[in-house]
Amino acid sequence: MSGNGKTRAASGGLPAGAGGGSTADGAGAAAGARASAAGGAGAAARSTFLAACRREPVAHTPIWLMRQAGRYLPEYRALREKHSMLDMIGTPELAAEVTLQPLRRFALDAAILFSDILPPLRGMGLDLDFVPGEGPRIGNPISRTYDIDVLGTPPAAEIMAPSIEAARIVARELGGGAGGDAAADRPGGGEAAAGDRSGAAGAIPLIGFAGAPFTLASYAIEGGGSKDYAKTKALMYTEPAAWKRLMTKLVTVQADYLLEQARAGASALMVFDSWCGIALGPTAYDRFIAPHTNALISKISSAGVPTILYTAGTGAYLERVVASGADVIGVDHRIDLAVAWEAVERAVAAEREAAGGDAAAGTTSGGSRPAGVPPSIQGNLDPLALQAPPRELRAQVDAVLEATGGRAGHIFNLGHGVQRETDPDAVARLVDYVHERTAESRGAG
Ligand code: 1CP
Repeated sequence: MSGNGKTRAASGGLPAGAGGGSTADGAGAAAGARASAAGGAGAAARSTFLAACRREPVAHTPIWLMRQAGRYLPEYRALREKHSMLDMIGTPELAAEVTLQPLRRFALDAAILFSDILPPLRGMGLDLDFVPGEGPRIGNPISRTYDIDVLGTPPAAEIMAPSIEAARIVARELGGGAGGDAAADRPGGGEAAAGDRSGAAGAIPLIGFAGAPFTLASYAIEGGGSKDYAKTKALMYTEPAAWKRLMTKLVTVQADYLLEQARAGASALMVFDSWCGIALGPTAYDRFIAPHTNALISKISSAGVPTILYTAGTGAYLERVVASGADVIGVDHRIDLAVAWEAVERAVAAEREAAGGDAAAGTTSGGSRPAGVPPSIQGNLDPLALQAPPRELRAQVDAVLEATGGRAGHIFNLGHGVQRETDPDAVARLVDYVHERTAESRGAG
């Protein structure tokens, strides 16, 4: 394993410093060499990430990391010194630049748009700020049902225009993009691009994302992060009708925002429910979360790109998450991936039975995945393994890979986001090791 990651196959490079000046300090000569198709030459030149989302065979297991853009990268910190978080998100060229930063360093198989789950709340009428050293803060959190009734549901084109524009810039630079209407008239791709869709040769897919209604509601009600979600649960348990109105408004806005990202060129759409399983057990999940999250997945499935639902802490009731109908289930590191996979297989077998033994006979309660067809799984290395010695990191990666049992449809990721104390060289080692190990085990390396 090289310290800075192996280079990608020949063609092209990422444009340096789009809008933000050249910030690739430390990325060095590797910077230009990392842009073309994951998986290198030949048959594998299609996107391994998109293939794995569809459970197709791949030349190596694709890998990307939640929070792959962010504070552990010196080039991110350099930009952050000059701009606030909201300025960076609100300036398309800066957001595009930050999205591309980790791709210049590492042979990642997908990009994720630099933004956050919370800015859409601003457009709905909540005063959002990111407080240095503290995290997100809402100045006027929801405290009574009236506050819910006055929340707006403006179109994403109005309230999230800079992020949608950033997605358009990144998709163009990466040559990816799929699906939506506008994809066809996007200007021809960047250097690395074949200028086309769905992970054709040379393209790195862009993941668009939004928050799930529960996690967003928890910020809107608590006013920031929380340990016990006491205010959120108080509202949910005492004012169920108002809770429903809040969740419905959140779903409306996030669905529109995600569909706009797909139209701008995102090749996959991911929904983050970071706190649902930390806050609630299975019964409450069924009653207060699933109908709304599933509705969101269902609405965005019309984009025709893979949908990914990430939840944390739901290991004890993963089958409920599978029932969302998302094409890919993101799992955290608190569950053995083998156990997660078995839970998924049980859930899918039950779907098949409910459909009269006929695979693909119906649809799931949420999204577009046909009942009886298994989803892919994304995860689930402990983010702190990146701060362990290389030998320990490799052992933990081996354990994750082993737990997949060689099944198709694994996308390697962390169980939660990259921590800011992480050494970028450890990320390079991780990405290369996953590629090398899994290419070997398929006899392709
Ligand atoms: O000061 C800084 O520079 C801000 C640090 C930071 C960054 C880099 C925040 C504040 N958000 C982000 C980017 C971000 N957030 C991305 C970008 C793409 C990437 O992954 O590289 C994404 C997908 C998110 C999503 C997000 N924001 C989630 C869901 C995923 C997760 O990590 O659980 C959540 C819960 C947030 C809220 C949030 N934003 C920022 C912080 C520090 C937090 C969490 C605070 C808390 O503990 O409540």
